[in-house]
Amino acid sequence: QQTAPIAIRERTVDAFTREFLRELNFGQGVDVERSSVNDRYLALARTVRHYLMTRWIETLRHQWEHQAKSVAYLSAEYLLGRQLDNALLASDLTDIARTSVESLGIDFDELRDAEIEPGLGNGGLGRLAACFVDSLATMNIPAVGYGIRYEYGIFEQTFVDGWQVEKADDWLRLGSPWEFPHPEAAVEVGFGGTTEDHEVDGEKRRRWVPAWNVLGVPYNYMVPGYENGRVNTLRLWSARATHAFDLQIFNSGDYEEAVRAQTFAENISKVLYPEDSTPQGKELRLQQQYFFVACSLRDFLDRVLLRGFDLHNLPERVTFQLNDTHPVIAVPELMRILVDERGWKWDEAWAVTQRVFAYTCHTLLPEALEVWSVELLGRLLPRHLEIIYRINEEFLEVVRTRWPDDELRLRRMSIIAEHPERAVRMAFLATVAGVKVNGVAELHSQLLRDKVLADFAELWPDKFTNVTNGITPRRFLKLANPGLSDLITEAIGDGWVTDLDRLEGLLPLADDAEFRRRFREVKAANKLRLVDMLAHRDGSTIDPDTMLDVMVKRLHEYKRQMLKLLHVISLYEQVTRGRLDIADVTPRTFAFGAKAAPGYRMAKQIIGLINAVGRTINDEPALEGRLRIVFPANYNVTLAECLIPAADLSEQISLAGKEASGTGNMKFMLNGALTIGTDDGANVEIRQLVGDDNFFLFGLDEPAVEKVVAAGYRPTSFYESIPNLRHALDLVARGTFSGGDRSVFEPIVSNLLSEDRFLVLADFQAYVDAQARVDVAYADTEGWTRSAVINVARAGFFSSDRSMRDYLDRIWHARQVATRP
Ligand code: 26Q
Repeated sequence: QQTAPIAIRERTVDAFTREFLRELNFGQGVDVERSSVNDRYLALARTVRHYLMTRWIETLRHQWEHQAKSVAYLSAEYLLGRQLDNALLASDLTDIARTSVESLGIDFDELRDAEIEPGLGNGGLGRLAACFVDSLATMNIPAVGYGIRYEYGIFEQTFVDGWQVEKADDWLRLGSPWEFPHPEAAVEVGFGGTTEDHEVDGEKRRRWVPAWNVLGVPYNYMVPGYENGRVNTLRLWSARATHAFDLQIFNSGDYEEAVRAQTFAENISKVLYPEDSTPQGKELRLQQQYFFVACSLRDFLDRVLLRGFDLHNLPERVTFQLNDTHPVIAVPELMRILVDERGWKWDEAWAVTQRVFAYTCHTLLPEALEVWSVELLGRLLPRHLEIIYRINEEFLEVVRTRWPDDELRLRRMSIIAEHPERAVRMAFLATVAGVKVNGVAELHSQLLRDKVLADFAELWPDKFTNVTNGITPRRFLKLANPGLSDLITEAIGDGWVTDLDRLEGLLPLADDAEFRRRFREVKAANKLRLVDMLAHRDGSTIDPDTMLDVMVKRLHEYKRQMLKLLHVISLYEQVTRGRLDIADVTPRTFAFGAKAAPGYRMAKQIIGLINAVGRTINDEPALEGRLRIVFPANYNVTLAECLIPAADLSEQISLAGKEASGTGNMKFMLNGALTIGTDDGANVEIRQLVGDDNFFLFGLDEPAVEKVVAAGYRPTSFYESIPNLRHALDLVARGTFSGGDRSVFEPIVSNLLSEDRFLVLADFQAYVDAQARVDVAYADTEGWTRSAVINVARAGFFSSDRSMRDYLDRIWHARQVATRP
């Protein structure tokens, strides 16, 4: 029976105001006069939410009726950023909302700023997932995102004496108007226990008897497409204690124990692990992974699919896209469901399983490849371990058939590693199980094929493909940079928002002096906006008339924040020693933004040093108005949206072959910054698109890195032969930035001089030379602006809409389905 159509809200200021007041009065229980900023923000958020609701319900109904092939994106992280602005944009309500709220004498921007962003991710991988769900909705692709509703997201970074100190990110404390909890739809997930044989209808079967279990409560989030009437769903799971578990202990009379059980269960979704590259084999992390994956598979099979759906047809109905190895435990989980619960033959189950998963790899660092010890897996998920063993046995049989008597190869390729301990290599499991394996930029995919997964690529060459990452132009241009957006729209119309290739239409305007002047005006205004923001946020002052040179990303040695810092130190050293006339130095503001994993000592040292150098040079009278460092704490999506549009120079300086793709590089390009970068990740593709004249390339390329390392890299040879490098490092070593205390930054100095794993010293001179080219180019204002416009014009390729198209064509083979005709 068709329910009555849901009323679509009237899109007028008056109607909006009525809704808003109703939310204030009946939702928050306050009148306008007595309402707090938070009351008003919550009321505004709920009002906007109502406008999207009809479309959400329609999308769900439509999806249910059509049962078209969908994409289920499995990701342990979604770094969403603020929701209000995006919801207003998607529903085209920004002007109405502003007028309405301001008619009540309320400051609209103050309400926007009241929102605490959901930081449910670490960095690139989590932000990529957020861009992808935005594009899927905007492109009308049936899709659902599955993940974890962490109670605490990525920590809040503060600086104490320049050192990083972490604070818990209590993002839910002021309410969470964007989520819809569904406790009635909770799903049970088991852990631990044993496996046993039993009989079903005279047939022997294996089963898992878990020792304990928890509930997964789904929280739904709207993912509105851009002005297309579609609202997809992001479903994040939150852990609760099960009643049974609770009661059992409660009935035993131990009330305290029962409460402890509650706490224990809820621990699972309590906090996001803040590591992004060297995963520790922590039990709780494995619990998180299995928890969200088990909930998500259960949800898809039991609720998204029609009752009685024949799972043999699953590959026609869904692809589960594995965002890195974090959700790979879904592979044995699906096998367990099909074989143990549904009684399928192994081969039958494997045939289906092998067709529904696809795996995206996001790294090349060997230490970042996830492995789980057999001991831990066997204890937490004993049945899954058995299944993994069988998958491996059959897989090794395939290898043996293809390469008889190649014992070494078998060891290399085994899903189970033997050293340093018996452990499951999750990337191998994903590669064996996936229909496709993709890297995230051309170079990265090539290196995956040639190095990290070479044996697998030899066995299954067709399994490997590339999908270069992308970013959503809605958030990272339209929302973040209204000035540039308006200028672009005036020039080429507004089609670019959903068809970013149209930016090509700006190319001729690179040669139009009037357009360039207006382009500079926008950049200057964005700088003023940033100056304002930093003054309010951190009380720091920057000079908007200097070149803004920005490096924002997680702090990691391979990304080489140290390389940029050594350049700054060297300039300081040369000027203060009188070897360089300050008048010859291009005035620059060096901006850093970076969080370090709390346990990553060297990364935290580097943060300490950046701040220490900042204090010194910012206080140096000789450098006043010429060189300055700013390092706003707690770099996040909200700050990125203000910083990136103001930037002149984008620093993408990782050691070649280490940055899988990078996505910040794309955001800067799209906002008219020029890149100084190595031949790494997506930089390679950026440079191909803009041409060498509009990109500052420097440093060793990947083959050269290999060669240097193979020949036995000696950092001291660079220290000894490059005087400016030596002087800069000596300043640090002598304690110049640590009140004369040589011990403070000694670990950095000795690491660079003895090991320097990421070849900072080897690339120093090339970097400094490239920065000199930057100075020359920047001095030619018209030429620089021309390059900046070309960068914007060529950025269309990096829309995450294009990434989605590539996934559709190369991996998912799902179709766009218009929600409304
Ligand atoms: C795994 C297990 C245990 C604890 C933590 C983790 C973990 C968490 C996050 C491991 C890795 C990450 C995040 C990785 C990441 O962000 N990688 C980046 O992905 C981007 C999107 O593809 C790329 O652009 C970047 O190059 C890549 O570094």
